[in-house]
Amino acid sequence: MTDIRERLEIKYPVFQGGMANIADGRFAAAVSNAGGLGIIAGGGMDPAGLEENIRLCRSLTGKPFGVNIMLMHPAAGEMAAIAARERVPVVTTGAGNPAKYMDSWKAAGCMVFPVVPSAALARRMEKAGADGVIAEGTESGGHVGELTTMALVPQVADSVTIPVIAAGGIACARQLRAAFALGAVGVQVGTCLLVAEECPIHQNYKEAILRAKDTDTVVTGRIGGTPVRVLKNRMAREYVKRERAGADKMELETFTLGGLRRAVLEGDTENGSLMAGQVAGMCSAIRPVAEILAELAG
Ligand code: TUI
Repeated sequence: MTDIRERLEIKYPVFQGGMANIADGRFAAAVSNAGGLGIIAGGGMDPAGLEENIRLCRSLTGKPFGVNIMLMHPAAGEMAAIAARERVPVVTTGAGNPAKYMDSWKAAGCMVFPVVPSAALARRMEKAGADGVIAEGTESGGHVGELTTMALVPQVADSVTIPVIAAGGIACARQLRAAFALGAVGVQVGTCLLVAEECPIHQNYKEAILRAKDTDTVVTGRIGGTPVRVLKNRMAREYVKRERAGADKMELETFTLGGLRRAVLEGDTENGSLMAGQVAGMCSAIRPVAEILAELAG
């Protein structure tokens, strides 16, 4: 079996998830310094901000790190070009098909791991030259696909020969071992890092995660919109109510516009979009990233 730790020169087989609006260069460096693969989230930044954060990350760690390109971002193309120009060690992608950027990243020597919600996209990514895929189940926080991690990971692993990283519903060593049993060679985590000391979200957001129990997340936008898993709050309830009443996509998007920034920066736990996965109920202490990763990796 591929040892992803050797391939990527990381201590633990653990990627940090994209975490738009949250994972800046400083946070990504903290994750890399703690032995995982820190990832700078392009989602929520503009191209200049991404460049600045790549520089910041390089100044804070000598270890490998990555950049996540959120493909629904209006400046995704420009950000893809920056990742290539800066020759970042790893590129991950989310919320779309990155095939058109693949050659530029490979030519720049980047290792590329697209997030895939299906075996079909995993196969397409392998053909396009991806170094591995991140099979992300619907247990994840933020923008999600349909399949669960339990169903998706083995089907992706049976469909490709490149390494598979499992994501969605992973916050402890038992879940990491389960992911390996399903055919993954590494995991990607986000929710359990929201409560890291180094995580730059508002204290109210952290406390909402600490308080959460297993049933406290909900997916908004499943009907004709963009499915996004968040902690239940006033905004999520109102969104689901309007969605069920047949509100159109534009109305719903306007309604949630800026919701993530309201949660991350202002700590508005009632009207913000507190993206979190189903494992939020397992995250019950604020600890340094190094401690979270050491325990996760068992
Ligand atoms: O991208 C994510 N999670 C995210 S992105 C994000 S920022 C955001 N903010 C507001 C609204 C929406 C997003 C927050 N969380 N995870 C990776 C992921 N990728 N999940 C699902 C997918 C995906 C879906 C379809 C990947 C590829 C895909 O391909 C469709 C196609 O074109 O074939």
